Amino acid sequence: MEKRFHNHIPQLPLVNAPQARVPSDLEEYLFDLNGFVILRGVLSPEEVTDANARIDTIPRDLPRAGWHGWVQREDHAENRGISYQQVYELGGAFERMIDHPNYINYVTRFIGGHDTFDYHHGPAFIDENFYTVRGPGEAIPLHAGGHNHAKRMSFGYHDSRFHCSQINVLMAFTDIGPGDGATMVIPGSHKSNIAHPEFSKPNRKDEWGDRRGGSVDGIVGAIEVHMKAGDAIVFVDATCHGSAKRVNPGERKIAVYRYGSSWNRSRWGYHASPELIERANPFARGLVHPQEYQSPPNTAARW
Ligand SMILES: O=C(O)CCC(=O)C(=O)O
Ligand SMILES: [Fe+2]
Repeated sequence: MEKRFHNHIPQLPLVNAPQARVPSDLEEYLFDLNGFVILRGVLSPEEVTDANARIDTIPRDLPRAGWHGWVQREDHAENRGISYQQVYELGGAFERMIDHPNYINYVTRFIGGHDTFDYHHGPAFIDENFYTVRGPGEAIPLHAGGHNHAKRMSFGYHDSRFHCSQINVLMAFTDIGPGDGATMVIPGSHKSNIAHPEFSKPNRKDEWGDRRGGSVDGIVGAIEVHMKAGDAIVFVDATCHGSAKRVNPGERKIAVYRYGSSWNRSRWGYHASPELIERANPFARGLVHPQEYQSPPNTAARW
C-alpha cells in the first residue's frame, strides 16, 4: 500500500479478498474529524433479506433473557425495543458479518495496533453483537462522548495510527429515514472535553432506568443518520450518540457488531459456540475466540 499523505504507517488490508474495501484518505480524514464514517451498501439486498429471515425464526414472544439456541434476548428497558444478543450464532449473513470484507479493514485500521504488542492475540475481538427491533415510541437516549474518559471507548491517534478501543459497525436492515427512529450522532464529540449540558438534566437517569424512555430528538448538535437497508455507520464508541424516537408505523431494524483489541473481554460474558469456532474461517475465528487457555496436563477445562 502506498504511503498516505498524512504519513500513515502502511498496513496491507487484513482481508484481501478482491472486493474488500479499504478506507480512503478522505474517509480517514472524516473519521478523525467526526468520529464516524457512513458506508453505503456494505450488505447486499440478499444478505439483508437473509439476516431478517433468520431473525424471524426467533419467536416474538421469547421472554426477556430467554434463549433461542445460542442467541439470548436482552433484558433491557422496554422503550428500547427488542434486542437479541450473539446474533453471529444465527449463521448465514450474520456469520459473514464477523469479518465482512466491506468493512473489516475499516475496523482494523481504526482500532490500530498492527505491528505492536496489541496484535499479540490477533487484530481484534468482537465483544458484543446484537440486533434490535424498535417500533413507534421507542428509542435509545443520548450516551457516550469524549468527555467520558473510559479506556474501553476511547479515541486516539498517535504516531500516524488510529488507536480506538471500541469500533462499532451499526448496520441497517430496514430503510431508516425521517420519523423512523434513526441513529443520531454529535459529529466531533469523540474529542469533547466538556459534557453536553443535556447530561446534567435532572431526569437523565430516569431515561435509562425506567420505561419512560428518552431520545436524542431536539438535542442541539446531534444529527440523524439516514440509511438504506444494507448501509452501515462505523463509529468510535466515544462519539456521543443515541437515536431519535420512532414515530412512523412499522419497525426499525439494526445490528451492532462491536470490535476492540484482541485482549478485550466479552461485554456480557457470552462466548462463541464450539460449532461456530469449528466452522469459522481462521480469521473470523480469531475475532470471536482469540485465545486458547493453557492448563496443566490432565486438568478438566471449564471454559
Ligand atoms: O439504536 C441505535 O441507533 C444506537 C444503539 C446504541 O448506541 C447502543 O446500543 O449502544
Ligand atoms: Fe451506543
